[in-house]
Amino acid sequence: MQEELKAIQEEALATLEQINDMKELQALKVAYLGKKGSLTQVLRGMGKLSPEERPVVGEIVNQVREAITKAIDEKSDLLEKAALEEKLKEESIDVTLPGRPVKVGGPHLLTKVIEEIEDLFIGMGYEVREGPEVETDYFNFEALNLPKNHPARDMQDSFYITNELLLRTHTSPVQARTMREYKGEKGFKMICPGKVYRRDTDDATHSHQFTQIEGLYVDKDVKMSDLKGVLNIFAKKMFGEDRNIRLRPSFFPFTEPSVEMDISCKVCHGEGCSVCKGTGWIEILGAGMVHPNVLEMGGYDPKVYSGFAFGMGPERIAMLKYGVSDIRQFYLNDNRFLKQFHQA
Ligand code: 2U9
Repeated sequence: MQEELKAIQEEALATLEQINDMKELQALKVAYLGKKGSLTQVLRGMGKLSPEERPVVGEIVNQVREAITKAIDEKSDLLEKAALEEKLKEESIDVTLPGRPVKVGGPHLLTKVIEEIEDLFIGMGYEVREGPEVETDYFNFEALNLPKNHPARDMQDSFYITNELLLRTHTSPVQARTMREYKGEKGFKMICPGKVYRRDTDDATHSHQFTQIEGLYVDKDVKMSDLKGVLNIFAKKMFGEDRNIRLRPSFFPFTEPSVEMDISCKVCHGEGCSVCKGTGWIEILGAGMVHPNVLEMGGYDPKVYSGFAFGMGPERIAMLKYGVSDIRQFYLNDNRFLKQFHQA
């Protein structure tokens, strides 16, 4: 029996040497030390031994069990350590690797230009106002001296919703609404940026939806020279101190007299080149003295109050300032275009 026990121990330790994972180790434990294991089988046979032999063999059984248990525990520790090391190797992080760059967005070029123009006029005491994009026929046309049969009210040119409602064709109704709010009681200066809509076929210089910024200054004794002074400051701040302006006579139903403002060409400084098509000047905006009819419909007495107004297209300003050749770029959402105007 002693021989048998020795053989069990040797066999167990030899098998243990070959084991490389926890599952096999567990199976070995059961095979030798479990209820049906080899060692237990031997113990069962102890009944046949003489009373003298029993304690001797019992002692040996304990030694063998201890030896196998110790060897299994040591192997278990070894396997656990190896598994942990493997896991740490797999999960290791190289903190010296460079991080993935985060893509940073920025305001749309048009937003930047609109905000730049807003800041400029806020600095001259103008308030910024907004109004509805779905407008009544009255505020979009009637209040601006565009009576029912006026050609600019052609159904072909505007997006009508009903007979009385349309998508505003300019931001001028915001000014007409502001005059009503001030009730003809005091002067004010305001600008109104926003989207406008015209029935147009989109091409490099036309878009059925675009933006406008219009301004209005109403007070006692507002003169054409005030208009010219403000426009001159605007042009120089927006395009550079070396640029000059000129006013040409024009026509708008809501202003009288009406003008168009040009700035001197930055390439040829007025000499004439391909950029300004040989004229030396580039058209920037329209303006004029508010028509007495418009003042009156806004609730202001044209004998006491006068005003000037101007209107411009931020797309055109942005195209001239940043060299954009196609208005559709503003609305295509092509990031290759947009990202050129993001700050570093
Ligand atoms: C009120 C009184 C007067 C607004 C004005 C213009 C001249 C003008 C267009 C130029 C090209 C805008 O970008 S554009 O389409 N506008 O030239 N706008 S005076 O005059 C007003 C507006 C409202 C109550």
